[in-house]
Amino acid sequence: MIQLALPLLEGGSIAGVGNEEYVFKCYCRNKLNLYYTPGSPPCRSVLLTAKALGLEFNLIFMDLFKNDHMTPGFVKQNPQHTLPTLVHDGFILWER
Ligand SMILES: N[C@@H](CCC(=O)N[C@@H](CS)C(=O)NCC(=O)O)C(=O)O
Repeated sequence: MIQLALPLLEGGSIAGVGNEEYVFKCYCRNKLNLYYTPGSPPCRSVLLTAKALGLEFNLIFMDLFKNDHMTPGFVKQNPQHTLPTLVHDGFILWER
């Protein structure tokens, strides 16, 4: 959560507010794109956390059995080709 807020803080538009929740909600006023697959525990963790925070995603279903995560376009965004992957306004986040 804090990592997602950092680009806005560094951009300086509301730096110094000192309220991470406020900053996070401002930064996420546009929906985040979540590349996910339903049976994945890490994806479910992200979905549960988002529900608790009241966040909405554009959910982009990825079928691992069809190698959706191995397409050149997706691997360019996440060279580790893992799910979940969050994409928002050029900011891309995944966990190693
Ligand atoms: N530590 C990562 C692990 C993510 C991960 O391994 N996801 C699996 C699905 S549960 C995946 O994307 N596997 C496809 C691959 O590694 O190519 C996280 O928690 O996000």
